[in-house]
Amino acid sequence: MAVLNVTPDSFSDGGQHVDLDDAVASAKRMVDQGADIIDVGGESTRPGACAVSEADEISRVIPVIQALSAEISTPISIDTSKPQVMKQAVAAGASLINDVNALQADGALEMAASLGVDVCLMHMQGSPRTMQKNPTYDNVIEDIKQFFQQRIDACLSAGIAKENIILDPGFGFGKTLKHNIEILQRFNEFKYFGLRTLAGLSRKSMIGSMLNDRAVNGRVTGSVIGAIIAVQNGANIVRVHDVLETKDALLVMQAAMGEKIG
Ligand code: PT1
Repeated sequence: MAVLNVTPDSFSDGGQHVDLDDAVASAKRMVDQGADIIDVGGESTRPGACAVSEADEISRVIPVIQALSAEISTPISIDTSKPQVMKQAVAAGASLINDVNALQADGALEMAASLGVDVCLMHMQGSPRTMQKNPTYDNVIEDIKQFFQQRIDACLSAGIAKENIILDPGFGFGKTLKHNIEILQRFNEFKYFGLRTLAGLSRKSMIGSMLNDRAVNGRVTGSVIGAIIAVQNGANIVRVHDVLETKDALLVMQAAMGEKIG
């Protein structure tokens, strides 16, 4: 899964503008590099980020999804927590709802059920603005599994098909480095539910911390190794920025390990 951020580019004009041609060109490049899903997001959810209005999010992501679905056949996912964004994104051609809020917003469960597409349920403690203040768990793996169970039950009750559900423990979303490492080491335990799993650790601060506080642009190799470990430990989908590098690593691992992965 390749990350396509369509948040306004503060370098080019500092404003609300998202360049459609740029977005389509990067998506096409990532498809050429081997991406199987393009994840379109119009609201940053990294630590400290502020919320974006529904109207702004729609005006950023919908034209991009429309343009992409006209030009590529690769599945498109919409990274959103807002029901109206989900609805318009699926109408524009998205086939996966990637919700860091696990369909807990008002009306989100019902919307996802009525759209009938795949949904990724991510675990987060708190909200992006404050989640890294003081993350605490009794037992991080058990707490996340309990959350998954509760959200799966809610999805099934709302009429979402079990096989449409993907689970993501949410690296960096209300977790210390120690929590993130335990999640990576014990990723296999999330296979308990018999559902597909997703891991997103690309360029995150957990990788920076493991590399002596390396800046974001120096985290490619660390992120690739992180993705490899996640897949070795059972992740079915990895959400990444560096498609070519990650794909190379996965191809070599798959060629060498064959069935012995996951
Ligand atoms: C993710 C994810 C996501 N991450 C899914 N969707 C982000 N399903 C956005 C940091 O610690 O892992 N899974 N959508 C990006 N969020 C973050 C969080 C970015 C933490 C950076 C950090 O640096």
